[in-house]
Amino acid sequence: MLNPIIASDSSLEHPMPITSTINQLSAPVGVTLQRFIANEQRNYPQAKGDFTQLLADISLAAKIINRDINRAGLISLEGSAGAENIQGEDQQKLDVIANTRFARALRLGGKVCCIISEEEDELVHTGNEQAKYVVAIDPLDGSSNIGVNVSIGTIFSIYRRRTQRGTSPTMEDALQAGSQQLASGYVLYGSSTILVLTTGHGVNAFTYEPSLGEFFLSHAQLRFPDSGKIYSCNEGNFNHFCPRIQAYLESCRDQNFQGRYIGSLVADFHRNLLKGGIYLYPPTQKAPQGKLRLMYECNALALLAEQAGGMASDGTQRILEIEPQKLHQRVPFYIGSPNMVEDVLRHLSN
Ligand code: AHM
Ligand code: MG
Repeated sequence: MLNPIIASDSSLEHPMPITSTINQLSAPVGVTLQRFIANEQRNYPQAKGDFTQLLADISLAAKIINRDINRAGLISLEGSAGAENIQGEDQQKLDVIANTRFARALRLGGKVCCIISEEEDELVHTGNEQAKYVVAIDPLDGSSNIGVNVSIGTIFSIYRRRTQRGTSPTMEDALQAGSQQLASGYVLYGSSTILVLTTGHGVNAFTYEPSLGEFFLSHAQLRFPDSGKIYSCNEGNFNHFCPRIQAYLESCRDQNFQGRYIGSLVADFHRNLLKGGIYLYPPTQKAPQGKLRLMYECNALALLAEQAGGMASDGTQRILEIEPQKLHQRVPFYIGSPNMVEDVLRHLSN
């Protein structure tokens, strides 16, 4: 056995015995995202690796965007791109860059036949007509936080195409209910960068190790706490909410819940997933369908929520059951710990 030699750095308040450092070094190398997906693929002997390749393409684009975000202030990537998207929102330079990065990764990867993107008015055809997957994506969510060093994210959903391979994809491939998702996830560019993923067998999170350029499994089988004390809502809209939502928010205050609202959906969702809480974006007088988009914001998070034991509703039905009518459709959104979502639904049905 090694003598417990104490590290000699006098600046360490509690010097670390070298044996413990050596033990850490000999611990097994963590599970990379790539290895995790490859292991999952073994459960499907008929799988040809296309899905694995697609997830690798998404994680590569996320790494590149992560680098862009970290350098944004240094290489003039902050600020408006000088254009609006189809929803009349001011596009930020990083919105446009992230959209381009993902489109390129998915096109060159060859596994995706079409893309629904927050930043594109129409369905994007990749030209990969043999490809069997469809991706819906919000390349950079939380745009208003881009220039102020607050967390932002990427949200994605993966579907199997419905039309024949070898033909041009159609709206039939794009407009699928969330229950048809094969996988969904998000990347949160926060104090660390984390990719949270479900392929329909629970929710796992992978933290990015920048010096190695790899995502490592850091949170296995995440579960929403049944309840919590955090509510996330833009209460600046309070006067424009219906009386039932106003009563619900008042009940949150009466119970001394903590109000926590970052204004980046992915970051608010992630915190609530870990700590227990609810995120809500109800309809307002100005936006009777709420603000958030079904195809590339709500569906992906709804699948993750349900896979983690949480709930996601538009106030009347499960988000995953909504049959989409258009690419940029908006829906009211209530998502989080099951008891808290049930409580808001009770208020809505009173
Ligand atoms: P974006 O896709 O343009 O960034 O909009 C979506 C964002 C969510 O991340 C966030 O929760 C919400 O919009 C914030 O909206 P508001 O500023 O109205 O509170
Ligand atoms: Mg968005």
